[in-house]
Amino acid sequence: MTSIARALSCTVAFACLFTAPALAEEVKAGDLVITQAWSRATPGGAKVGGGYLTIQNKGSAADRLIGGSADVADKVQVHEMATTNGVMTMRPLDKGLSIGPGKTVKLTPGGYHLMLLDLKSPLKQGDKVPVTLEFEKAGKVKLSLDVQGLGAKGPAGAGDTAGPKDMKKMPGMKM
Ligand SMILES: [Cu+2]
Repeated sequence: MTSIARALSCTVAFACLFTAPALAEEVKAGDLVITQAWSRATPGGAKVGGGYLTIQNKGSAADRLIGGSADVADKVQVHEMATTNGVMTMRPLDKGLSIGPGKTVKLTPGGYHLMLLDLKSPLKQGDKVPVTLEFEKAGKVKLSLDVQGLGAKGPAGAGDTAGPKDMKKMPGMKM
């Protein structure tokens, strides 16, 4: 497919997905409520991007975020940050991320996060990136990541400088 055709098909998919108001998007799937899905702009040439969101489990049984997919990336994985010998690294969660009954789990730049691998195009501030998450019980859930500025720390522009937890500076990151 040519890049123009791809851009066009993206635009069409985009238009279909976002007929609902996009601000303060709240996505419900079974007992799960997902809010504040956001990402950060990526510098040109970057091959990876992050995805951050809040997942609330209102049910009486645990569910598990096991993976996802996105048109913009080859793969979407669920990662965690861990400090080993003073060095912060990230690794994929092989068994996914459990969300206990009544619990709220936040995916943030310094903790659990979605990793978009092999980006086909950079994420730009202001974009809404469609992502499909996959949960063990709730199944596939579509949502969009609101792309914030390069060093954003939160969904609402809660800071625009890159902190020590910024992924680009992580020594343990191998891509
Ligand atoms: Cu990661």
